[in-house]
Amino acid sequence: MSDILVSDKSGYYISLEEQHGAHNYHPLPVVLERSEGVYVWDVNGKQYFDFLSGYSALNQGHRHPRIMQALTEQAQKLTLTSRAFYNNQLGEFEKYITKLFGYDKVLPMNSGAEAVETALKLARKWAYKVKQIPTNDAQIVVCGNNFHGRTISIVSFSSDADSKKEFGPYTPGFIVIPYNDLETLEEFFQQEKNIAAFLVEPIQGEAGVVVPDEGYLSKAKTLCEKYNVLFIADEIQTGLARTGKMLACDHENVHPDILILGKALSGGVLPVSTVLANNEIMLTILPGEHGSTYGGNPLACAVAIASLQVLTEENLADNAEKLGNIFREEIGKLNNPLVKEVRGKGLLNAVVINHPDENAAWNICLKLRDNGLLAKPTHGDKIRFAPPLVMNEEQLRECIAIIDKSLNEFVA
Ligand code: IF1
Repeated sequence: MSDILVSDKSGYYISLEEQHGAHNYHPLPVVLERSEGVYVWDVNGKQYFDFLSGYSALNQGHRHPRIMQALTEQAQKLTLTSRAFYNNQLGEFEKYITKLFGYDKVLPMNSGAEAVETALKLARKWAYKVKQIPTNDAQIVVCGNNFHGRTISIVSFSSDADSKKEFGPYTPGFIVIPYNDLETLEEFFQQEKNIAAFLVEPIQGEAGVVVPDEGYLSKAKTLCEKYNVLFIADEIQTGLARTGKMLACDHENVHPDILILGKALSGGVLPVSTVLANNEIMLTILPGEHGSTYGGNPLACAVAIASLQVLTEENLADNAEKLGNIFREEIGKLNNPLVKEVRGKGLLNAVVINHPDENAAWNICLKLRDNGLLAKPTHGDKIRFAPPLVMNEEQLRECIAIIDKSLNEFVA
C-alpha cells in the first residue's frame, strides 16, 4: 500500500518498530506521543481527533481525570497481590459491577480474549455439571465473521483466514452458523442435543459494524431459553455506552446468561476484562480450576470502578446515542459517491467505501490523517468511525467537515 512520506522524527520511531518489533500489524503512518480527551498529538506536535478510540477502549476519552486519579492514588498503595491473598479493592469492585449489571458474580481477567476463553470454559463446565451433557461432548454455537480475540481456541472458530490460517490444529467443539439467522440457529438447537451455549457479538465490530435485524438478539435469547442453551454476549466492543445504551443488549432488553466486558472497562489505561454470570453458572468453577496472575488486581479494580462511574455519571450512553444519530444523518447527507453506506448504533459506526481501488479506504484514512482525524479501515472497504463518547456536538460537526473535505480531496 502506498504510504505518504512521514516526517523524519516519525520515521525514526517507525523504523525502530520495523527493525525491532514483530510485524503483526500495519499501522497508519502516524506516531503519537500525547493525548487528552478526544485529541491526540503526534511527535511533531500535530493535533488529531481520535476516531478509533483504541477500538472502543477509550469511551471515556484519553486520560480521563477521574480515571487517572484512581490510577495514581491506588498506584501509591497496592498494585498486585495475586489471588493468593485478599485485598481491599477486589470485593468493592465485584460488589459494584455485579450490582450495576444485575448478576450474582463476576470473574475478573485482563484481556478480552482471556474473558472470552473464561466464558467458554464456564459454558462447558455448566454443560457437564448442570445440563448433564456427556463430558467433552459440549458444542458452542458461534457466528460467521465473528471476532472474539486471537487465542488458538478463539481463532479455531474464526471464519477470517488471516486470523486463522496456519495456526492449526484447531480446538474442536464449535459450530459456525450465519450471523443474524434465527432459522439456522433453531435448526441446530433442534438437531444437536449437546449444545452448551450461543456466543454472539450484539453488533459485529471487526466484520465492519454489522448491525443485525431488530429483534435478532431477543429472539435468539428466547430460543436459548427454549432449548436450555446459555446466551453469551461478547460486549467487549459494543458494551459500556458505545452503542447508545450501557450494553448493546439493552436495546432489546436482553439479559445475557454470561456477559463479557473489556476494553473501556478500564478507560484505556490498563487491560481489564470480566465475565459476569449468576451462581448456577459461575459456581461450576471451583477453587484452583481457573485464574490469572493479574486478574482482579487492586490497581485494575480501582481503575475499573472509576471507569464505570464516569460512564454513568457523565451520561455517556445518551451522548453516544445523540451524536451517533447526527453522525449517520450528516454523513448520509454528504451525498458523496464514495459513501456506499453508513451504518452503526450510537458512536460505533462504519462507512462502506464505494471505489474500485482496493486501497481506497486506506488512502482515504491517510487523507483524514493529513486533515487532522485518525481512523482506520476494517476489512478492506470499510472505515470504522468510533470517537470517544465524551465528544461534544461542536467537535463532532468539525470532524464531519474533515471527513467531507477528505472524501472530496480523494475524489478530486
Ligand atoms: C486486534 C479487531 C476490533 C473484540 C471483541 C473480543 C476481543 C475484541 C468483540 C478481544 C478485540 C480488538 C483486537 C485488536 C483490534 C480490535 C478489533 F479488529 F480485532 F476485531 F475492535 F474490532 N471481542 N478487538 O473486538 O479483546 O483480547 O484484544 O482485549 O487484535 O487487532 P482483546
